[in-house]
Amino acid sequence: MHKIVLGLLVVFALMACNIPQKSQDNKVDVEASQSTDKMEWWRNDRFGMFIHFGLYSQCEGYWKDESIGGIGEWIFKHAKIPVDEYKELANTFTCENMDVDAWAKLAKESGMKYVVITTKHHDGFALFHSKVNDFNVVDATPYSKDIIAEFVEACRKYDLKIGFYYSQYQDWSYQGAGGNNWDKPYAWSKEGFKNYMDEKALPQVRELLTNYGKIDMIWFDTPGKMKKEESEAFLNLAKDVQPKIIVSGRVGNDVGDYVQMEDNDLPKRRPDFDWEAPVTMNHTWAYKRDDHHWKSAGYMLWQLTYSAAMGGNYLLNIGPKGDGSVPQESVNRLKVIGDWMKVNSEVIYEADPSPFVNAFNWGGITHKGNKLYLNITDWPKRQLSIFGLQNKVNKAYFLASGDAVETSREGEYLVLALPDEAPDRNATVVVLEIEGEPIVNQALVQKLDGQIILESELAENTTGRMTHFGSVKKWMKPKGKLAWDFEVTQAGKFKVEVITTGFKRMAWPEKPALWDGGHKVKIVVDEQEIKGEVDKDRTEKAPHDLYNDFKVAEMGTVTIKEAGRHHLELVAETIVNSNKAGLAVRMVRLVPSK
Ligand code: FHN
Repeated sequence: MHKIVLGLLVVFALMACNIPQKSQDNKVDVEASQSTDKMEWWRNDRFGMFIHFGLYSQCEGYWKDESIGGIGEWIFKHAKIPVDEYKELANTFTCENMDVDAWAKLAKESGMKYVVITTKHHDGFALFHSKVNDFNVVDATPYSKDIIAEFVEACRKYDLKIGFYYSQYQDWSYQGAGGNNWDKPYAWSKEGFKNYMDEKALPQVRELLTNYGKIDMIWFDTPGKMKKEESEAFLNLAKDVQPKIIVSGRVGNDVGDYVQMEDNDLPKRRPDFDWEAPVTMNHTWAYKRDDHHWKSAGYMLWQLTYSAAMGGNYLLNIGPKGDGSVPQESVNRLKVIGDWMKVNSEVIYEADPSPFVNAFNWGGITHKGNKLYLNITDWPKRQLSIFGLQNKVNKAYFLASGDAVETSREGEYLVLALPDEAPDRNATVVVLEIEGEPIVNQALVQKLDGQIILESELAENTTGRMTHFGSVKKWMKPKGKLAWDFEVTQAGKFKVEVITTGFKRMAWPEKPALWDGGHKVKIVVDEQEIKGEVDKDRTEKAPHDLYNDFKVAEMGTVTIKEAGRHHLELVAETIVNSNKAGLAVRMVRLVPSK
């Protein structure tokens, strides 16, 4: 891939900002991963399919006629099923409507380039023939054929890269392994875990990486309390057997080749490392009969194009039913995505990320040679303005139709004249042919409509807390602050709003969002200071967040007398944490006021 040459005319914003937060599980040695070229196909391809399939798929979210909360593949744990009883699910695993070839074909037709399948999830059941443990599809089920062998063959047929998911720490049906806290003999223990590593996990990973030819990725997950040597044992084994294999960051302890974002989370600012977002189509990974919270195809196209713009990969999940058939809801959505990719895939494959480090609310930009692709998913009606692109624009047109788009300049803004209706209501691509490599001003700048949006993820953050889905997580004590430098183009009087969100776990819709209000804060804008309470004066729909709304607190007004660079700080004086959410600031917003 080409390297982007960024002309950083204004670097202060960059220096002030955090990189997206990673969970403990996700940290990786970025330098090590970037020094290798084995990532090249992965960086070029950008789009993969995740498949969660196993014994749990048969439960469809029910155990003994009772609906069980949480994600489908966790039913074993959430319903506290005794291990012996859970294992009986193997007796009915007939996969009578499974067509693994069709899974791979679906991935191919949807424009996906790689597929990651659960070879063994946390329940401990293997979809492959293992010689070291008989809780596997061949030895324990009436289906009795090696599904992973079928999968590998199908992926090769459709020229898809092959990824194996393997739960290396959690194994709820093996004594001493991680995660089982309801069936006593199976609880984690130090010696038990060592035994599990030596007798099951490492030998199974060896089997997986030895018996099926070239494997492109191994997708480890939830390292839990594994020590660094233990993570390294998996890493080294994988690399010994398959030198070019890509190892996911959730192998744990800062080893691995790339960062997996938290499930369903996308960064607000472009990371400078390799990352991937694993994403569900509804709430669950494995099939659940009652989970009807399907994301729209348009939303998923936003996620795909946004991920590419942010330099990351999009791993979109399907959860086949217990009989192996793919839910029609998933097939329908993938058809829309596939059709879109047939016309627009050049904006994804081998495309460089956006030259801008900050995100846009209308979509995202990808880049190839002298072309910038504006992937517009949230249609801005009539005009789209982009601050800070310094290059001359030679030509602008819709990718799908070739029809010209009129552009003009308003100061540092490039303004595109657009029709009222989006030509493609899911995602319309406008191509800008520019002179030379993109040169951009990275400043955090006032929007053309006058608003100044200061996102927590873009702040200098001395709270000691990370952000989670864009909001500061667990800011429970009044220490530290958020601060931003920003560029004002239209001076004047502004209403100051502090926006907080609850933390709703997307995967568990039954659980209410945790949120606290009533915090006392101080806002300092240059030399002006206002104090107020952060509560919920009103709520607003949060863009691109399906599960949390914005709680807007009105703090008063400030006057910014001159255009130019300014500074804002949010300092907490008291923080309420009765719901264990604390001061979950998502952004400070300055809205022009008369
Ligand atoms: O616990 C798993 C979960 O079941 C699912 O496999 C996801 C996919 O990213 N990973 C873990 C939670 O992050």
